Amino acid sequence: MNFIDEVKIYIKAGDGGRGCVSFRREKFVPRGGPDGGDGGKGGDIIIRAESSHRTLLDLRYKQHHMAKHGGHGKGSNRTGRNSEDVNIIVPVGTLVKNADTAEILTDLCEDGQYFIAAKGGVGGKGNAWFATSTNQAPRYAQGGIKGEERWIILELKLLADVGIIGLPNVGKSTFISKVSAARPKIADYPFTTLVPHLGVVKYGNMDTFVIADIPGLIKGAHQGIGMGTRFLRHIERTAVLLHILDISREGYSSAWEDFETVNRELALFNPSLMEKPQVIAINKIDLPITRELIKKEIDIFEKKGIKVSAFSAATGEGVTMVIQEITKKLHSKKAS
Ligand SMILES: Nc1nc2c(ncn2[C@@H]2O[C@H](COP(=O)(O)OP(=O)(O)OP(=O)(O)O)[C@@H](O)[C@H]2O)c(=O)[nH]1
Ligand SMILES: [Mg+2]
Repeated sequence: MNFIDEVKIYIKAGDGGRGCVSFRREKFVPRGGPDGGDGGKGGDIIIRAESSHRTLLDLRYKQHHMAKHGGHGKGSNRTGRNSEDVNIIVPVGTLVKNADTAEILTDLCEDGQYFIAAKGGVGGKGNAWFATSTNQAPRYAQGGIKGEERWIILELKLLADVGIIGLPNVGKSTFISKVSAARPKIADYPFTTLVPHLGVVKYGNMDTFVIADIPGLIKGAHQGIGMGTRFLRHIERTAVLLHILDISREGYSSAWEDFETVNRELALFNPSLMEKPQVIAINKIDLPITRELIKKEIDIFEKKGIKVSAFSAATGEGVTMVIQEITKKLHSKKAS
């Protein structure tokens, strides 16, 4: 499923260094010629795609990127130093756009591909270049060329790593809004979520991942009941599913039964969805009714050798544990 992660940044390449006006001064050489060196080149700003990067999140915290200016030329024909380029690392699949015109400057679609988004200025020539037969002692050198500067937009289409499944109203959207910047509508009635939403999750030093919130499933979804299963295709390419259960809801009979109802709809839509590892978690443990029933419910799963976590998307209790479980499953999936 596509989701746009986007950042706007300002980039400024380094200016070229000034050329130098200087004359040779040596003992016994009365009128030395000009020996002013050239200025060095300013650093470029390079946008580079690397597959080790998954999101543009890091760039949200740093908006201005500047490269250093080139060194100024010096006497004795010494050239100023060239400054280092600044590399901005982005995920593969990032589009670079001009922020003023929205024109696409490049599409970085391969690992290692790069684009010089702002060129550093070249250094000015020193006065040694300007000596002529009529002016053997030029008192003139060039200034460096200014480095390019502009605002650009980096845009990334993301694939979700994790899909959230569950009956309507169990708190899928509340969970995603707790753990990411996604803000889907949340309300106390079924089928609040009508279209999928994606969020980028970054917790402490755990790996960043992308999570998708999709409309709730109910019995008969594969026959088009409720919102149907048409949104399940959005999670077909995810690596892990987060299955959220709610034992406080009206008409609930057992968490196990709800779990099976949703899984049955998954299997009827596409049996391969059942092969995806699931993190199973009971929500709303802030409610007294949930606290009262939870032990019994978890026991049923544990007797079958299935691990269940408990959390409250409302208060945040247990949410980090759920993220850890997801991260673990994503890791073992990558390793296999
Ligand atoms: N007490 C309590 N209420 C919660 C918690 N999480 C969600 N809710 C409430 O449960 C209701 C449903 O939450 P949503 O996040 O919209 O549920 P959903 O699973 O996205 O629902 P659909 O999109 O309709 O499938 C809302 O009234 C939430 O405020 C929780 O941890 N504790
Ligand atoms: Mg929802």
